[in-house]
Amino acid sequence: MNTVYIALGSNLNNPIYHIEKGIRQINHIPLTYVERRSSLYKTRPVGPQNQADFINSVIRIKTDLEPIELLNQLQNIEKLHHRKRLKKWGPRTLDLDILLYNDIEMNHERLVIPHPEMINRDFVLIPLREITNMNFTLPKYGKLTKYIE
Ligand code: PH2
Ligand code: MG
Ligand code: MG
Repeated sequence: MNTVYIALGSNLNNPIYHIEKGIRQINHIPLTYVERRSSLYKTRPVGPQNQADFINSVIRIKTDLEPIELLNQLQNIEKLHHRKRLKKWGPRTLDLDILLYNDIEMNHERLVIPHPEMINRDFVLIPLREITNMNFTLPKYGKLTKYIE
């Protein structure tokens, strides 16, 4: 099976509920299960500041779905949380971002892997560090720890 890391984020209408439910829904995607999850982190919004703090988490899954099939499944789950795409970086009920898929690099119009912003976002890097080991390396970017502090 393929190993995939996914970032979850929410800052609207009971964020912990959306994150927890989202993780359960990901575990129910066909040919897919959640193998490991980080703690929940309360984080200051990056981007527009006039919005609530976020709850963020990173999970590792195993899946037999291809990247775009997985993206479709995740966007479907976002829709079930009434996710509305109102504003870039604005408030959201549930955001599910594919960070890494095995060690592939891909540049599809709908999906760039590794996630191009992940190395700049502590709300992704810190939960990711929690569930990986000290020598964890990212395709394209190299050692994870060099992006933290
Ligand atoms: N997501 C964003 C924009 N800003 N800030 C935090 N703390 N956490 C997020 O998940 C987040 C954000 C766009 O996806
Ligand atoms: Mg995002
Ligand atoms: Mg997203």
